[in-house]
Amino acid sequence: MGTQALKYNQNSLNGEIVVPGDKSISHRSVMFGAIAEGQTTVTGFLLGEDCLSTVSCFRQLGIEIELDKDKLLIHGKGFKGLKEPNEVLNVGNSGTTIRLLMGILAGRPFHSTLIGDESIGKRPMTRVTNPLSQMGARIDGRQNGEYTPLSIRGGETKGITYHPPVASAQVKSSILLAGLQAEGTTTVIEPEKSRDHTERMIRQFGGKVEEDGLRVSVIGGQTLKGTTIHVPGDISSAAFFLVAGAIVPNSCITLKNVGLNPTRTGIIDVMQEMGADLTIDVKSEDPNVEPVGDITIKTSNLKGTTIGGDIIPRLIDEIPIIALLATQAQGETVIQDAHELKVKETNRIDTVVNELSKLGAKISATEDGMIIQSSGTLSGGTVSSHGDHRIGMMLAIAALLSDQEVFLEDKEAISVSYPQFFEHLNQLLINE
Ligand code: SPQ
Repeated sequence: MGTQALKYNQNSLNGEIVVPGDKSISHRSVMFGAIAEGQTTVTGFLLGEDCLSTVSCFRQLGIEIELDKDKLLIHGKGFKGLKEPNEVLNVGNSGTTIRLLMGILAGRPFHSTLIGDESIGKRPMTRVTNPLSQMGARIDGRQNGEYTPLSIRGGETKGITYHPPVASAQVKSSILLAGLQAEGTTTVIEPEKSRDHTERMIRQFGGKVEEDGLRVSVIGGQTLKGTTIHVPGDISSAAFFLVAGAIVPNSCITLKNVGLNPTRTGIIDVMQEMGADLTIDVKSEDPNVEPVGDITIKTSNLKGTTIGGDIIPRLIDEIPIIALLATQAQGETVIQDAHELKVKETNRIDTVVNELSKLGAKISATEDGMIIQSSGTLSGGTVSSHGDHRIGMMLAIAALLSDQEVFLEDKEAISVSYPQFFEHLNQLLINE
């Protein structure tokens, strides 16, 4: 477990960076490439540890995947071409890998066992294992299927209509991936709209999906065809530099090639509402693929706000860095309706509040979120990512606001989604 000493003397951040590939879309590109027939080429693939876990699981399922820098060539064999793995499938730290993979395996007539790291072992799985069992898969795991290790024997499944209790793209995607193999129609009706990368990708691979507001349906027995996928930059990674640019004095940063899917852009809406000096140059808006653009952010005068309701799924992964943003806004910011933060890589309500408090931020936890007051310059101290990539990056950005040294423990977690994070941060500091 490595500790990084961070001391930035309140230097400003200037210049351009090309944000690495979107994690959610990178995972899905491997999965769809594998279950489609024929070759799929992926460019802009995220070489983060989570996505590499997905690649390794599909290799174990018999899919040949060639990796050359951020380009992938996947030799898809269709659902029926997946083979029973000889060894346990290890998803590492990746919730997306295990939950979506379960949906694919639900329709496959063989046995698999899935494990992950310590954090995965604490994340709830009945949210996917229950509906997949209703469809006909046989699944078991620790504490009645709630936790890993999970074992699954898939086979003949039937379509269901399912109302998930929480808006979750992982739950929706898992059921849709099972539904593509099931008899009849499978429908998911969410309480709020979650990210729609799976729906878009079904279409990109030549499949059919029907969407009507919060209702999404697929018909089973579809054949998907290999294609070319260009993965846009990850707005969840861009978020760290968007916030840095807004709160560090005398800064101006342009983030190139950022995915602007409206189901992911809640952070932009919130920053604009808070008064951020932000401009967006949209490059492509084709509704069937993923929209992309460049975002420029300058140091801003920010005011507090209230964040809750159906915007939460559109910014759930950005809440740790939004909490830091709020420490630099005038007045109070309230984040509510965000219970889901408790079941991420860490309990992100507790880790954000505890770690930012160590740096002198005025922040307190509530049952479903947090309340943050204007906190001014932060102090130095020793903080930890607790093995959570988004907490690690948020704390590194917090160190930019301190005159003193910040020691970040367990910095390696950052490579889950943004291996070049410190390289990009240093690049922006040099451009001053
Ligand atoms: O893959 P993992 O570990 O679940 O990653 C996280 C993250 O912060 O990177 C959540 F901890 O992102 C999820 C996100 O929170 C990725 C995701 C997806 O690709 O479908 C959907 C969201 O999770 P959920 O539970 O709301 O479906």
